[in-house]
Amino acid sequence: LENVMRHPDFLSGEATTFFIEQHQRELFNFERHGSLRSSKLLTYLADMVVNGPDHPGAIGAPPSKFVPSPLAIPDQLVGNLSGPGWRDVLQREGPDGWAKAVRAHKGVLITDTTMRDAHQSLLATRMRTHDMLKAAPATAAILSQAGSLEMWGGATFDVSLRFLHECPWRRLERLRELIPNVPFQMLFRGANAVGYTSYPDNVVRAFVSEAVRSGVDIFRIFDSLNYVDNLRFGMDAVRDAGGVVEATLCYTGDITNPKSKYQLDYYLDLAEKLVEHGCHALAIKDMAGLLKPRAATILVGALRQRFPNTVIHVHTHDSAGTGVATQLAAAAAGADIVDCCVDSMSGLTSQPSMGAIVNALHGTPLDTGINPRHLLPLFNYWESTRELYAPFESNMKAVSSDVYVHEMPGGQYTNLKFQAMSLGLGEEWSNICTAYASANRALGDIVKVTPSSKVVGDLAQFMVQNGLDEHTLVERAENLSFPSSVVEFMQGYLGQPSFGFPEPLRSRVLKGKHTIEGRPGASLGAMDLAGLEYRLKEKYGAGAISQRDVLSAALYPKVFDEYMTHVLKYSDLIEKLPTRAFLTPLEEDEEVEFEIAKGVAANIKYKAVGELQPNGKREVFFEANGVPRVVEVGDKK
Ligand code: BTN
Ligand code: 3PY
Ligand code: ZN
Repeated sequence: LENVMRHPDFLSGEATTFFIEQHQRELFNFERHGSLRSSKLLTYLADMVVNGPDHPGAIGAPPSKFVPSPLAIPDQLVGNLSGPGWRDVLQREGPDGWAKAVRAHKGVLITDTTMRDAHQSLLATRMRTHDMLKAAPATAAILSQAGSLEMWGGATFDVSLRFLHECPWRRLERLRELIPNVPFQMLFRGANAVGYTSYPDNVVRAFVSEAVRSGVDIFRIFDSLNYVDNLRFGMDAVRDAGGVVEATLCYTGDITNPKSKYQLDYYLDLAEKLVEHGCHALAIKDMAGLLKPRAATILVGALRQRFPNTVIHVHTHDSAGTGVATQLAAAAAGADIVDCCVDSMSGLTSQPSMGAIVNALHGTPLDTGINPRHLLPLFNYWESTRELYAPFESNMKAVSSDVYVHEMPGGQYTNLKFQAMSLGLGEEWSNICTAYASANRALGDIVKVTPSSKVVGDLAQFMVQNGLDEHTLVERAENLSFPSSVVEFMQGYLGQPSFGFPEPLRSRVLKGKHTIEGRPGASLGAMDLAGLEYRLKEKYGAGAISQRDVLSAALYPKVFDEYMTHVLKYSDLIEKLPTRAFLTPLEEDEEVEFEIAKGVAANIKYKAVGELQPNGKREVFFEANGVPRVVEVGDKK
């Protein structure tokens, strides 16, 4: 399809949807060129036909062949994008002015997490850019008055490269083009950036600068142990890059229970330190859904009183079913922004429903500014799009107040459940939940969120596999070989837990290994990003590597390498495939239609697969825009 790009009509901007039909012969004459993108795309489809799909974690195929249409901008909103949104305020007034304006605003604002946390929590983070772009222009219109869209960061960066074989930076940039009016928000793991461990300071800083350049406005900066030194570093990086600093209190335990280690004072002290360090907003990040409505009233109320100039933003999960009640309580207690997501991707381990919150507050002094009557098309789009990702649904059918016992974050729940099943521990799921609670106690009752939640999850699985409870674990620790994440946590590689490390377990796990005392990043030498860029360009060609790719490689060297290998083999056109065709082999005579470039349509029909040849390969036959094509792939079965 590079010949499409090079065709004079295409270059002159004359290409239309019918362009390919008019020029099929020349466009699909691949034989003259060795490694064209379209041949690679056909190889991807052929490989799936011959060898089956390669999507770890997928169970079965999407149930229907229905392809949702791109979401149209509702008639009432066409030409009337409801005036400027909060991004205009931010661009005009800067982060400080934005904070003032949000504080002065009478209603409560919403953040829509659909494109980040909702699918991370329900669909193993597998939502593709393709399906987001189809909703983007209408989202800009329907949610024009939203406080922000959380659409980047957290696990999406890793999963996008690792499993979706697409560039996370391009997602950000393309959504930005289509949604210029609503602030974009990312979940940022502070010193851990969007990874699972501390990175050198220069990598984190370069990452944040590039994120700002590519379109992120608001950074929700958290640390998985609420470790202030890590948080301060992340806040500095964001402030210096010009982003909105939303410093985060990760909520764990229960402030309404006097026995909980984590009481109101703990959160107020932490907030004090963050506000002192200079933040535009404070987030309460209730990653597991433990913040009961009464706790929200108390915590938000106390923060509101103590920090009158700081924006308060509340995030929760609906795991136990209290999500909407918690957000309404938070709003009533003075929160400025509350997180929710489209009804059709809400509830369970995801965020509470937007429709419930918007309707509940409609016409009250806390009105969200969103017209509830405009929301339905958005909910319908995501309802049918969610169907495409059925292979990644967990079989959680109802909320479960068990979360108050295990305290597992919503984003981890589905992932850990899948991991357990693939280790043959599926039957043991309820034991794993119990073990998760024991593992947490053994580790000293720590904050559990990526990456500390992975430490607890790994230890829980380890305990189940080895038949250990929290007492035998400590007793036998000297003779056990612990998961590396547990050892690294004990060494101090994630930072310092709020209430210290557990003894004697720590010493017994460490067996004399060294420890680090302060902020882990402070003792990591700078990464040679220029050298990395040089090596990547040498390997993949100067034209193939951008500054963003260097950052992807800095954070995830192996994942980036595999991503590049995939792109070189199958091309980046697979990003354009409709999701069903991306996930499952085409059936005989099944056609797939999509746009390969603006206004350039492609139609690929799978015809047949040939006999196994002596060289171990098979020919696979297609029609590409009506032109017969054949590609050969190795049969690996
Ligand atoms: C999270 O805990 O951050 C949410 C789930 C994301 C899981 C990612 S997918 C790749 C990597 N491998 C794992 O086992 N977990 C992470
Ligand atoms: C992440 O870090 O990905 C999270 O969603 C934590 O809640
Ligand atoms: Zn969350």
